[in-house]
Parts: sequence; structure tokens; C-alpha cells
Amino acid sequence: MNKLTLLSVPFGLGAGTPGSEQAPGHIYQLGLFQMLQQHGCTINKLKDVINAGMPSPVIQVPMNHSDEVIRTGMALARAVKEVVAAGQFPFVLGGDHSLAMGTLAGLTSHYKKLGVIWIDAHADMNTELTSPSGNMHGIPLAVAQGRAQLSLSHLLPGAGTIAPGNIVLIGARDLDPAEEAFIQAEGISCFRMADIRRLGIHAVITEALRMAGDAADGIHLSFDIDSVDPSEAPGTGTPVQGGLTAEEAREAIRLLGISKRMTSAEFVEVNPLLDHRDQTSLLAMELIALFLSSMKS
Ligand code: HAR
Ligand code: MN
Ligand code: MN
Ligand code: MN
Repeated sequence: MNKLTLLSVPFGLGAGTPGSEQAPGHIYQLGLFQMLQQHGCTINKLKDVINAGMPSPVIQVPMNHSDEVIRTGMALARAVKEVVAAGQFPFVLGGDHSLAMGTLAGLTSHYKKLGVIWIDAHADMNTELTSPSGNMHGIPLAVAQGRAQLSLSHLLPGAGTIAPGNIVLIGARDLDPAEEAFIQAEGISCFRMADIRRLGIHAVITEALRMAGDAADGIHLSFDIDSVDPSEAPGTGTPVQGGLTAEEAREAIRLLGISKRMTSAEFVEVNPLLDHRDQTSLLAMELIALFLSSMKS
């Protein structure tokens, strides 16, 4: 595996509830680095990405905290681009899911046919016009496909788009009508919970790697902790019943890691303020260590 750069993004204004900005610091405090060391994983570089010094966005978006979200995306996009240009593996720890726009802007400035595996209870495919909440963590995948007013190239000149055929959703169970319609119209690959129960997580991941990866020059994993059932991951802002078991999440992460096909990853939406006895942060920490160690072995 390429050398690893860990980018922490302590930013949560894209979510409707505060707290996810505390996740990186909290997960470090719980012992992520010790755990990585036990697994023999070396982090080559650690960087905190904040939006200080970023100019005002060139586009106005009528959504909650849009300027802050866009400025964070700009800072993260630059950081990710730099990591990829240096030949390293970018691992992004959020923060809320709006920061995926920054990650994807940085990645698409390098990968021209990026595949994306999006493990989430949600599709995050609303636009500014269809968002029921006005919260920007619900739109990153529409932005990435060039369907919103905001585009990845607003965050980073030279950024591209993601083709609908290179996107695979896993764990989806709370989609808004406009998202459902778009997924149907574009034929976006979507493994819902019923599909996962029917096929098993192993077959789903094997298929997902094929679907996202076969016409792609890189594969990004975007892992939203609310994909896991709230009984095992309560510490997140928009929990949805009926999710993955922690064991299924471990297996998914491990299979993606050992496939050696992933070229970047992000973990988002852990909210320490909503957690019960750090259950969710501890699970996230374990999944991160599992992912990074299975890529190397
Ligand atoms: N679909 C809803 C919206 O657009 C809720 C989105 C919640 N998103 C996240 N990330 N938590 O998946 O507002
Ligand atoms: Mn999400
Ligand atoms: Mn979600
Ligand atoms: Mn809903």
C-alpha cells in the first residue's frame, strides 16, 4: 500500500445537529494511534484541515452554513489533491458528510474516472432544490455528479465529476422522493438493506467492487457511520433503524481493504455528543484500524 496521509476535518456545520466536528479529536483521544500501531500501520503524515484563510466562495448556495461548508471543501480539496500528487493514500476523518465534496473535488482532479462506494443509510443525492432539510450533508453525491448548482469545480478548479455508473450505494434505507427518482432514472447501483440480507455482505461487496471499479481508474470509499444500525452506532445525527450490524460493517470494511483496489477513503458522521459511552466512536476507531491494516496485509 502507498504511504498513508491522515487528514482530519473537525467540521460539522453541514449536519443539522452539532457534534460531528468533535469526532476526529475524540477518536484520537480514545487511542486510534495506539490501535494503529498495534496493527503495524504507520501514518506517514497527519494534517488537520480547517477552512481558515480560504476566500469567500464564488457561488452562493441557499442552504444552511453553505459558505462554511464550501470553504471547508475548498481547503480539503487542495489537501487531498496534494496527497494524491505525492503518491500517498488520502484517508479523511470527519466531520459531517458535506466534506465529501472536498474529498471528491481533490480526487477527481487526478482520477478522471473515479468509482465511489458509498456506505450510508442515505443517498446524499439531493440538490439545493430538493433538499428537505437545507443541510448540506444531504447533497454531496448530487454535487459530485454535476447535478446541483454547486459543482466540484467551484471547490477546486480542474475538478471533474463522477459518472452515475461508477457509483454504488450500500445500506440505503432513508431516501427522499427526488433521490429515489434519480436513482431509478440513472440506474444507479443501490444495495438496500433487503438486498444485503438476501445476498449477504460478502457478495454485495464483491459486486460493488466490480460495479464501481471496472470502468474506473481509482475507487473511493465513503463510509457514513449511520449505515450501521443505531443499536450499535447511536452516536450520529440522523440515525435510521434497520441498518448494518457492526459485524457486517467489519466484514465490508475488511473485504474492501484486502481487495487492494481502494485508492482513498473517508469516515464521517460520528457525533460524540449523541453517543452512549463512546460506543460509536469506539466502533469507528475499530473500523478505521481494520480498514487500514487489511489494506496493508
Ligand atoms: N436526505 C436527508 C436530507 O437531505 C437527510 C440526509 C442526512 N444525511 C446524512 N448523511 N446524515 O448521510 O436532508
Ligand atoms: Mn451520508
Ligand atoms: Mn447518512
Ligand atoms: Mn427522511
